[in-house]
Amino acid sequence: METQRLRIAIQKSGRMAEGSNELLQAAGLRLPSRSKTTLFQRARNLPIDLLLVRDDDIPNFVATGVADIGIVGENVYEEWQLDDPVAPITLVRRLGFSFCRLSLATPKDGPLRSAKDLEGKSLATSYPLILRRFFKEQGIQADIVEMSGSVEVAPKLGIADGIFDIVSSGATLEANGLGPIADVLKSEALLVQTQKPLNAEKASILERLMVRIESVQASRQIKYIMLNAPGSKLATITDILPGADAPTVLPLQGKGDMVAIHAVVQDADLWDTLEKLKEQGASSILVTPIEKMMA
Ligand code: PRT
Ligand code: ZN
Repeated sequence: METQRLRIAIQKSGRMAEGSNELLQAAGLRLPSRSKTTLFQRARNLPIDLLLVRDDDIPNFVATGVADIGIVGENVYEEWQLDDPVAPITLVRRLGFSFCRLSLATPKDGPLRSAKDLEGKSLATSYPLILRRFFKEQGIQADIVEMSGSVEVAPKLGIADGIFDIVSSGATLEANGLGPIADVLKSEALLVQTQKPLNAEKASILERLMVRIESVQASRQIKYIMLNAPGSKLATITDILPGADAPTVLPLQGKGDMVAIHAVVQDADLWDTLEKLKEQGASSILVTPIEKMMA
């Protein structure tokens, strides 16, 4: 029998393509080079194939089993789940990239300043079902004008009073004289899976991939820190290092009381930590990324 290969649908090009590709490569997939017309990539070192498609097609491919798993934006996933899908798909894991939000926005100098002000107004969006759910939850009656793109021009053209769209930096809203009035959904890249049970071979490939993805994600949140410090300050310094409960401590030859301290630390606010370390007499501080980590 032919060996089973796990099929992953990812965005071919666009705002999720690079993050998806980077994650899979960090998880160890060696992929052949691709051109603009490549739709299918066969990993060289693992029984995994990639389908390179438009992001909007990913939920459908996963639901129907054309792909076993997929990487898709939470905005697309939510809208799909609300659209009475042929078969539902399951959220397996949040992937921590392609962050954005679905927000209500209105003309900056206009009278519509909160969601409640939208009663009886009209909103243009490519996400009509998520917006309808929000209005229902809030008890607001408003018209929804569905548009497939360029939603941000709708108020200027008199198509709608406001919009409901993806916002990242806010520059697109700004350029169109709009400002956000409420965030409705926070979105990031999600790993999704078909609800059809995978056969044993595919399930075991997926399990291996998940361990690797978890390890990549964990290592992205931590750093390896090395520094020299007076041995008398060891306890204080260990307290300052975020998440380092058992640092490695090495004597420094010919430097009296000085020791070298090595530890794995949480990445958040490392600059503040470095300042505090200096205050305690730490020197020669080095911080390096950790490429892989497995507990
Ligand atoms: O061709 P294909 O159909 O595959 O791609 P697409 O054009 O439909 O989607 P794409 O590549 O634009 O986005 C893919 C996914 O990336 C989205 O579904 C979101 O989950 C996520 N994402 C993250 C974003 C943004 N950030 C984003 N900024 N999707 C769209 N935008 C738009 C936003 O609507 C605005 O018009 O980018 C513009 C710039 O945003 P600002 O706020 O930074 O100005
Ligand atoms: Zn799309």
